[in-house]
Order: sequence, then C-alpha cells, then structure tokens
Amino acid sequence: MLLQTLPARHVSEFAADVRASLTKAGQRELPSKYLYDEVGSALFESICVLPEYGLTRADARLLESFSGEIVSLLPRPVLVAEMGSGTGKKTRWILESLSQHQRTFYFPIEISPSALAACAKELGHIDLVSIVGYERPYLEGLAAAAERRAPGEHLLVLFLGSTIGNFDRDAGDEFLRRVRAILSPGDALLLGTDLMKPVEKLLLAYHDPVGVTAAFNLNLLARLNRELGADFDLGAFRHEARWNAMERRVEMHLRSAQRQSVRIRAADLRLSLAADETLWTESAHKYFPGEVFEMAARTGFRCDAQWIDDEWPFAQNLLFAE
Ligand code: AVJ
Repeated sequence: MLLQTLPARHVSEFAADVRASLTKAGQRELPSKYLYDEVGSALFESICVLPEYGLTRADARLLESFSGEIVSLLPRPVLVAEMGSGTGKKTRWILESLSQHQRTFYFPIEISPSALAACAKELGHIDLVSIVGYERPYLEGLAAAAERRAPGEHLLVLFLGSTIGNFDRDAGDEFLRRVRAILSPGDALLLGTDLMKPVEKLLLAYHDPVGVTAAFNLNLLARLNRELGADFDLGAFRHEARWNAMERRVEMHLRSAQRQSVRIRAADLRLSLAADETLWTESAHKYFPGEVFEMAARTGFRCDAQWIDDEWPFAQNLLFAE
C-alpha cells in the first residue's frame, strides 16, 4: 500500500484539543477521536468480538449478505474511499464484489497508523484492487481521494460501523453536508447506523462484564499520561455508560471517585475534579430506520436503499448525492 502522510501533526494540536474540551463551561469533555491510539485501537478490536457488542458483527453480516446487491446499484466505474477504515475487515466483501466488474482503487482514510497498517495487510492482496492509504482526518483524506478521480469516474464513500453516531445530531448533519460538498451528483455514500434497541441491551454493549470497554475508556487517560505528561491516577476513575433518553445516545464517561487534582503538563493545565464529577469521552447515537432518510434529505443526499440485520438492529443505508 502506498501511504500518504502529512508531516506528523504536532503534539500541540492534541494538547490544545484536550485543553479546550476540559476547560469549557459545564460538563468537562475529552474528544473521542483520541481514544484510538495503538492500544485503544487494539482494545476496540476486542470490543468488536464481545458477545454484548453485536454492532460490528451486524455491520459485517449485512455487508457479507448484500454487497453484491449494493454494488449492483452503483454507477461504474467507481473509486472507493473509506472514512475510518479500521482494519478493513468488513470492507473485503464490497471490494471483492466490485472487482468482479472493474479494477478498483481503494482509499482507506484513518488517523490511527496501526489500524491503517492492519488494513493494508488485510486487503492488500485482493485481485484487481489497488490501495492508497491516507493517514489524515476524514474530510481532508476524502478531498484528496476525490481529486484522484478521472472524468466519468464516480466515488463510493464508506462510513461504516455507526461512526456517524459519535457526532451529535446537528454535528452529524453538518458532517454529512461537508461530505456531500466533496462529492458530485450520483456519487454514493454507504452509511452504517446502529438502530434503537432496548436500553438494557445498549448499556451492556457499552459496559461489558469483562471490562474491555472500561479499559478502552480508561486508556484515554493513560494516553494523556504517556503523550502529554499528565499524572492521572487511573485507579481513581470509574468507567460509566449512561443512556441519554432525550438525545437517544449512550454516553461514556469517566467518573472521578474522589476529589482530586490532575496536572497535564503539555496542555499547561491543572484540573481540580470534584468527587463524582465526570469527564465525558464518547457518544454513540442510536437511530430509527426512518430517521436516516430524513438525515439524507436534509444534507443533500437521497437514501435509495436500506438493509437491516434481523439479529442486532443495525442498518446499512445507501445514499446518493443529489
Ligand atoms: C466505533 C464509534 C462506532 O460508538 O459503538 C464501542 C465506539 N465505544 N464501545 C461505538 C465504541 C465503546 C463505537 N464506534
């Protein structure tokens, strides 16, 4: 795989993001994208095989069963760009179906270098598929991939695994509009969305009894210690998964078990945390099937098809840029 990298983004950007989200008024936050360093990405891969976390298997089942049908609905020739490819395991089905019709360029876009390397290894040997990876933020990578398109070639953008669920609903709309602005009419977006299900089931998916999700969440503090010279005592924080019924999302928090003070050297910050105060680290929004058609219509797309898993409510949605 050819790897397109930008000059290493500076620690200072990470430090500035952390500082801004920890010092904003009201609920303190940490940006969820920083959960995925090498350790975090490995822990996320483990989450995906937990019996309580059915999301990734549902996503993969739908792609395995319907990639032929999905591909048959696409204009060709088509280039494939994937935002947040992870290890690329689920994408094999789409690339194999496509390569029955055409030679295919695949552009995985991933901020985690370890995930991108795994992706190259996983998908690097499919006949008639060429990979160029972009270690960049999603929209920058997508713009770069779109530039590689020759006249008459379309783009299929993959945004799988319900990563859209990390965004608040308004921010999700805004993100889809930005994706749309990079696309041309007739280009496709395959969007994976985790659907509403009973709350007990959702909470178990984000608070598994083995503690893998707790480790994934706490690793963010360990990362701040490693990379920003912070002194978080991981034993003084508890993982928490909360259902926010108003927003229809699971929120992950880290709850401070006691009054404590933490220093984050590279962010030039000293934090005083009250007992029971939380740091909000991630959101996972859940959708109704019909909601996706409305999201598409609001953001310059048309949703032409939707496939829903029978075992774990999850939808693949095929959108076209209008
Ligand atoms: C990768 C963002 C889709 O929200 O379900 C899993 C991340 N966090 N368990 C999700 C996650 C805790 C996951 N996404």
